[in-house]
Amino acid sequence: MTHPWWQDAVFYQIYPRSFADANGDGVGDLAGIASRLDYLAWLGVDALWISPFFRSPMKDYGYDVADYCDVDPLFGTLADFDRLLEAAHARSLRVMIDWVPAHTSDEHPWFAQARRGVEDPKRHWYVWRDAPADGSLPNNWRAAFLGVPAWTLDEASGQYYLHSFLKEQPDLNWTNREVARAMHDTLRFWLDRGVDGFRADVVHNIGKDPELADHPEDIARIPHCALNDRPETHAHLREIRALLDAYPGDRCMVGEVFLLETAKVAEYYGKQDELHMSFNFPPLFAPLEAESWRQQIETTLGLLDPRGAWPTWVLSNHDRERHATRYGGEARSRLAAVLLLTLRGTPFLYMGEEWGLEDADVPEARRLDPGGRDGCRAPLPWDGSPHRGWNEKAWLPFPPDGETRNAQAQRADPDSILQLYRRLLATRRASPALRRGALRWLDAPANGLAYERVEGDERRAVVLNFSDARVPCPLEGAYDVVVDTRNRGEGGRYTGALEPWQAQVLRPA
Ligand code: TEU
Repeated sequence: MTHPWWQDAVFYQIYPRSFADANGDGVGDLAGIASRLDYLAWLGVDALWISPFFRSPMKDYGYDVADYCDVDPLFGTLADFDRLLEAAHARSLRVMIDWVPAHTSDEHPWFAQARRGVEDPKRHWYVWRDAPADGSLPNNWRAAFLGVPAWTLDEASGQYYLHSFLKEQPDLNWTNREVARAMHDTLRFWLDRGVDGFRADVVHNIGKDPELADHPEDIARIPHCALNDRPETHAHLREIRALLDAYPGDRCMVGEVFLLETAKVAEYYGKQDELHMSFNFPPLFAPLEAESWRQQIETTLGLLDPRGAWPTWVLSNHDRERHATRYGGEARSRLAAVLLLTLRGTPFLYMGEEWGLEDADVPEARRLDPGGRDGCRAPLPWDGSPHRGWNEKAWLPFPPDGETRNAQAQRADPDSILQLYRRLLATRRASPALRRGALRWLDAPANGLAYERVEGDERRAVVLNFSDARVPCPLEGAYDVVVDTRNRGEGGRYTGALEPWQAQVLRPA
């Protein structure tokens, strides 16, 4: 049995504005990422997902793309990208880039042309509807972020255009074959340059109801993009999958399917002929409680495994409050790290979570994002100096406690959460059972979880205490501790009890 690299990999998401700044303008860039590859290789991740760095007016900080095939000058040049890719590959780090297929920027030349009038050949690259005579909107769909209608009137033509996000992000019309072909070409552009794959932004939103029917009134206040679930999308995904699979080297697409039911997410794997992987957000929204996670794990594996679909796990990204902030405190973040890195499926880390970073407290006057997501997008503190390793005032304030909670200080401390992540990553990499073994539940106390991962005759057990109390968690047979959230127990025999919020990875003795 061979396993594609992306099933064995741990991914690390880089939000390039805030990762590392090589040119000193206060905004991170591609050369900054290249300068920190040795750190990422030392940490022990296998692949990077880099959020958008394409030409953009930055109304949605890069998720409004004005040219899919060029680097925004803020981040560098195509030559910088090629250098970064080569340097990453030289360290055995794969690179996935962020493809934004459901909408463009209103400054993309396609939209500029479409806007010229109803007769323009590019008009139907986007979704237009006449203004209803009674002055109402084409339908009741809502945009994300601002809670406004998903339609904006184009004064010149008297028609509305559809935008599932900002009005500066018009939705593409994928039923138009010219659009599908042009977007396929953007994939080929980067595949030919050597990228290992794509994270596909709100990819479930590329197919649309041709009737543009209203959503039922009781759910109509939910943004359209969280409701759109269409057969048309699956046909597009099969074409995209065939395009990727025709390239050598197991190129991969992980889709952002922002539908909040795992059963719906599962459909986007098709018969292993659509997405290679999909994000599944219900666990991200779940509280850090044993019973809730047991259900999330059972539901996810129960729905995905029978169809040969490979799960993903994610606790933080550039759209949500960081999990250290949501869960509250480092002890919980340490337990969450053990959970994330020992489940069956591909984990996605969000830059800085390995330092236990919390959201920055961004004062009103410095808030920039229309979706209110500045806190989780704060620049990474690389050291404890006043500018945290950035050589100019950075574009957003830093996360709290940067004098101590930074890369340099944590690397020097064997008991830091960073060192815990590193040990977990090394342990996972060395263990086929942890990377791809079946997951079987073991008996656990209330407020605890215990499971084993099994591949061939290799076995690893994981025990987690989701409570403020010391709990007994006896297992059958003797085990040695491989990784301990409290570090101290490693190498010794498992005692059969766990301290508050303690978690351990165990090996049969
Ligand atoms: O996000 C999609 C999305 O629907 C949400 O995560 C979004 O943040 C939420 O609906 C707001 O309340 C993706 C990207 O991850 C996000 O950064 C982009 O802004 C968005 O698509 C548009 O491209």
